[in-house]
Amino acid sequence: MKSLIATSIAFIFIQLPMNLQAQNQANYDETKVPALILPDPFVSEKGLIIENIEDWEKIRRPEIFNLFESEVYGILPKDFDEISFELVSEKTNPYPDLANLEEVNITVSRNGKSHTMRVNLFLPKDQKAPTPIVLLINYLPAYPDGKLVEEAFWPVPELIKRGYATASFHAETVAPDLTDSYQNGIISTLYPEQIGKGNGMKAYGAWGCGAMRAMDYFAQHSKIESEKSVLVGHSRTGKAALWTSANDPRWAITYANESGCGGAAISRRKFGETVEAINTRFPYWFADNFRKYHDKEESLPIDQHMLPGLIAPRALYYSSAKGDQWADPKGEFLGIKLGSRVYSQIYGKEIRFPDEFEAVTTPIHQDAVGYHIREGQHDLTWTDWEIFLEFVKKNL
Ligand code: GTR
Repeated sequence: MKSLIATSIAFIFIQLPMNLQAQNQANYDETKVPALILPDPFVSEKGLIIENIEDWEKIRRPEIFNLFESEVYGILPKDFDEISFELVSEKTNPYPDLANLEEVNITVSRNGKSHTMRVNLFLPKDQKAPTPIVLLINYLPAYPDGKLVEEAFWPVPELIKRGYATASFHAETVAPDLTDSYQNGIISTLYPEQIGKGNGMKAYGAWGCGAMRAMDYFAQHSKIESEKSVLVGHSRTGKAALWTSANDPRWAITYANESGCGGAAISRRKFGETVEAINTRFPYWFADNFRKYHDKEESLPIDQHMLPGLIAPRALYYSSAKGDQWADPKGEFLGIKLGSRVYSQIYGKEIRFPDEFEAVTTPIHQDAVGYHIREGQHDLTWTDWEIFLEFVKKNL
């Protein structure tokens, strides 16, 4: 783990100039955004108009799911032979007055091979009844001073004070966040048959497996009310959280913060990060098939406005930052605004979004769907959490 973390830090320093170069060359001019002609979520491949839950769930949702799986994210395998949970004690609990810490090693076996990932879980001290849980998929490199590595972006005391249990795992405990070694986690150990396929799992599929195995732990835990579970990811892990929730209906609320290209934002806008830019810098995140759409976003058979429909009717939340133009805030807003039509038209939720993105000045907290945009840069800040937790209070 230590060497993985060291490599990640080196990677970030090497990647930075490339990152800045790509960001400088990107389009940030709204007048140069192509007119949006988007695939219709409500017309099936055979031309059937989809108007009710039965047709949505039996016909159109599976079609859209299959396209995202084969063309964008790759397979997220669900099968394994055995799972076991072991409590270990390696870190000092930083919040002993507020919470009990469980450090859990989750070992998953398949075809005679096994992989162990780590989840850290804080449970409110002196809890009387099972509590809802908030899981964060984290990815930042090591934190010094013996803190839990997953602690960045993770306001443990605030979540505990609001009555939630909260857990986090570091993406790299499942699959390294690196081009040359992403397969060295669960992909080569548990799912080697995925390697080399155009629709084979990559890092997002692997991180999604990690979240699902964490959920397996919560589901058998007597102090966790796992039907009330919240999955949170920022940026790259926001994209992973969305794909996880599309695959695993056990998440009651899914939150993707500033997930941008390949997450919340509509790819056809080509504003900020493009499909080519992301696949070039991170060729190990998405399925290889996604590369077919480099500078051909208009030929994608789906677009990101169809992703919320895979999570509906479960609650979904997106957020953006004004200074994070690389993630295309307007494209993120449109992703959830247009995506929320499955919630309203198929599932009958009461949803109203402003007509214009520019008119959004306050959080939009609707029935099962929410969005906010704040000042500042790309980050998962306490402000984001605080606004999102208001939405959680209403929707959990
Ligand atoms: C950026 C990348 C984004 C986003 C982000 C992150 O460099 O281009 O797609 O995922 O990294 O995860 O922080």
